[in-house]
Amino acid sequence: SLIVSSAVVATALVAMPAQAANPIVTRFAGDPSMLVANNRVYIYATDDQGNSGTYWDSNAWRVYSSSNLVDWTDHGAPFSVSGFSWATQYAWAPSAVQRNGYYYLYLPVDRTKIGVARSTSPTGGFSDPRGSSLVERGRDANTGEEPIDPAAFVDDNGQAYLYFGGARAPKVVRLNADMISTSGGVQNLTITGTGSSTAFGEAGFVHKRNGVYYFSYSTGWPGQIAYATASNPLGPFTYRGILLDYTNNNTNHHSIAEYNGRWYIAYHRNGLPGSNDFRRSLAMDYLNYNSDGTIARVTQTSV
Ligand code: FUB
Repeated sequence: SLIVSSAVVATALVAMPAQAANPIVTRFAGDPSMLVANNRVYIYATDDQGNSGTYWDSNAWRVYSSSNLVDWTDHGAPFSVSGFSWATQYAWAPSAVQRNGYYYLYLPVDRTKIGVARSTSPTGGFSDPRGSSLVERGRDANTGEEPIDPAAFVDDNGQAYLYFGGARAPKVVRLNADMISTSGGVQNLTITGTGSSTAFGEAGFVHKRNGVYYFSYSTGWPGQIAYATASNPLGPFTYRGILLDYTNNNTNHHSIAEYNGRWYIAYHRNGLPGSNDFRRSLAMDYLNYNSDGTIARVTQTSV
């Protein structure tokens, strides 16, 4: 949860709740992808409320937003698997970015394909601008067994990338400026370092701070969120440590964003009655950097 100190409240002279609770919303959801736009934080998520409770078999995604990170609005489903004529099931971990006057959602389906949906609104009106997947196992070379868990990233120079991968195979492909096509083919992402924590499991995410590229990822099942840094978005990345420890859920999946001068991590855990590995809840906490650019271990709050 995001604890607002009384000193900050007093200085700001505004009425703010002292504390927001984790989970941040009361509907089951997982795999939060944060997007900052319109002076709000949008969170796109896998809609675990819509699954069977025995697998991640929901067919729709969910979007929430907040301006104060305390009061969250549920905007419903921005898109569902049926919006892709070429897909049948499993609406898994989304990734959202804004560019060119559009909002883009990168969406894994069928455990084997990643598609893109586009809208001029962050909360609805998304449609498939391609009519085909962006990345697909069996069609494209070097996708790995499980091309899931996309993470789109637009660099300062305009070059965009789509990171993805599960089943211990981190991948990256260049996105063209239109954000709906790729070039150059799928590359492997290299993480160098020693120890079992360097092992990539799934759920990669990229952000950039002070010219450093941070690749963070789940180490497995159960997973910690480890991170590695590089001076080039294509790597190689050097392992730096763990930024988020095991949660009380077997999967670990996060995103990182800066909002109003502070950095935040969104992730999922079991925080609602009836939770299990497939029925997760959304959490958000501060992310703190040390002066040398390393990241302090996140304090997981549950209230
Ligand atoms: O939500 C389905 C899967 O669970 C995601 O793709 C993984 O990252 C894990 O969170």
